[in-house]
Amino acid sequence: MGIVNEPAVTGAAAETETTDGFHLVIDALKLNGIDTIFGLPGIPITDLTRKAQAAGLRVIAFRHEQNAGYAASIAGFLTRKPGICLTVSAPGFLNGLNALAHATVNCFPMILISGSSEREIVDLQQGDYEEMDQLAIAKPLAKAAFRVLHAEDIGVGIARAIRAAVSGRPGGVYLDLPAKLFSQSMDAAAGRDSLIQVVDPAPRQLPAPEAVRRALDLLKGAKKPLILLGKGAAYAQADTGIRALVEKTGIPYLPMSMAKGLLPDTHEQCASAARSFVLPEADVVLLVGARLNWLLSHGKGKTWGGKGPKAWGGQKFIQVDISPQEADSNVRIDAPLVGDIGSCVSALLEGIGEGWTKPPAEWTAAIAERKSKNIAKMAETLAKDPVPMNFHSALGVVRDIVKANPDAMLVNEGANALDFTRSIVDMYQPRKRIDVGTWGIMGIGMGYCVAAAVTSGKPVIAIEGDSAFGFSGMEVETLCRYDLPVCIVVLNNNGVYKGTDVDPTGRDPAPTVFVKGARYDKLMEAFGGVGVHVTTPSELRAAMEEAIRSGRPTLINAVIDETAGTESGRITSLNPSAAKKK
Ligand code: ADP
Ligand code: TPW
Repeated sequence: MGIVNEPAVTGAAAETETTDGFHLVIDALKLNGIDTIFGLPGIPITDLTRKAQAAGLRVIAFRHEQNAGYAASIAGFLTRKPGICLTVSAPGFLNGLNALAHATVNCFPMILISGSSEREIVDLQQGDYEEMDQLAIAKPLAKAAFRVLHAEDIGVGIARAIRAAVSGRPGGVYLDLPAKLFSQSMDAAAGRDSLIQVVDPAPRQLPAPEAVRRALDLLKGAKKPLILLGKGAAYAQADTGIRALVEKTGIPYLPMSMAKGLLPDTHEQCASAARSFVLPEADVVLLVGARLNWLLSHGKGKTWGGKGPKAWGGQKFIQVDISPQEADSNVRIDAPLVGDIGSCVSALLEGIGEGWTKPPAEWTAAIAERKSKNIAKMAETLAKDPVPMNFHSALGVVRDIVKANPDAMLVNEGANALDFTRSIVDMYQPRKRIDVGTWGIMGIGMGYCVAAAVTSGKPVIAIEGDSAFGFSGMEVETLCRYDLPVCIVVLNNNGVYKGTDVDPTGRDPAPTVFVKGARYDKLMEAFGGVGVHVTTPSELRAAMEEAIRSGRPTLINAVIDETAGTESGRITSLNPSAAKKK
């Protein structure tokens, strides 16, 4: 460590040496098990990226901070360690901010570390290079925000950021590091002493026994119980307990998008193919790490069997969540179970004991009947081979490829490209499917691909709408630079939702359409990756198989019928223009 004999291995300093802000930041991260930084260099953090790399940290440099930020956020979800995104001041910080907000909204642990300009000048608004009061701007979008002004406080600053990101309900944390901090020097031994290795950063939170009893009493009395697994359940990494709970109770379950694969989607208790039947019919619903937000129609209305758009459907809810404030946010929660999912699931399992009666056969049989009808209908659709290819015939191929490679990561964004993939492509293992999340944002694609490849070491398949891909498409260079085993399939229907809109005045292209017949595959070729242009399912299959076999960065431009999509995919009801057209 230290500036005397740089670039010596950090941590091996003699007592007389000094250290500086750069090294203290790096040492504090390493001390806490952080091994990867996603970011983009520039003043004042260029040297931090160099020194971090020299010190053995993996530094993944992107072409745009937003993508680095999304990578950090999903790395946090996948690893339960805060994903680190490092940016320069003002514009770089703002580019990273989107991902910080995304991490907070999705409950992913992430730390956005941004260099900043001189405090004294910023506060007097004297016009410093890239001047901005970043801390104030980050605060409302982050779970917590801190600034470190003195080298001796770096240890505390990083410890606080880590705790804030991963404890309780995880979220995005902002850490402001002014340029001057990095060059501050201090005695190396004192510097070492100032660092904190965080003990038990995400402490278990045991549920109260009476809350467990209340939940079990409700569940036991149910005639049509349902378990709903959300991405909090996937994040918790309590996979064995969750599976045991589902199987021991015999209760049908529905996985939210990123909880798919916690149990294989082909599990006999999986009710995904009967979703619109089970939600309104269920009498007691056990929510595990899933919020009753818009993705679940706020727990009311027609989706849940309510008579009007906002009417209660009559269900009783049990909600397992680490946040004590989550219950009652949309409808009454009859049995809130506050604690970490691992502990709550263990407590429920223990309480269930041996004498558990499985749900009535009428309920499970009715679900099985709906399921088999819907699955047969889907099989029929997937078997068709229309010309040109449509979402279904392309995704039938993806479904087979994922089945044959169940440990591959699946990244997914778009509108139709998202909705159809979610319902057609079965997942078999936990935390393999990562997508647009709570906000339904476009742009997570390539950042997620990089992070998924780097953190999992497994092949990555990205199913992208052509519009969605465009938000982060330049990062194909990053995929090539790090030679990551990522196979991108762009479902190319020439536009947002579809490619058939026209400007009624005849002057310009319609706002939703792109250049016809665009060759996204050439973009990958530009950087030395593999580009493939396909128009049929069999070509798509061959290209995907080869991509997975070779492990080379590959972009498959899959030409889809440009009339195939619907506006806003499955959320047409939220789109005032589409709803009006109906
Ligand atoms: P989905 O979009 O899949 O429905 P949400 O993001 O709405 O899932 O919900 C995730 C929920 O999981 C959040 O309310 C969050 O507080 C909770 N959560 C996250 N991690 C844990 C954990 N380890 N234990 C308990 N609850 C958790
Ligand atoms: C950051 C609005 C939702 S879906 C979508 C947009 C622009 C693209 C749909 O077209 P795509 O998929 O990707 O080609 P497909 O299969 O339907 O043809 N900006 C942000 N987030 C969102 N959600 C939007 C805009 C949107």
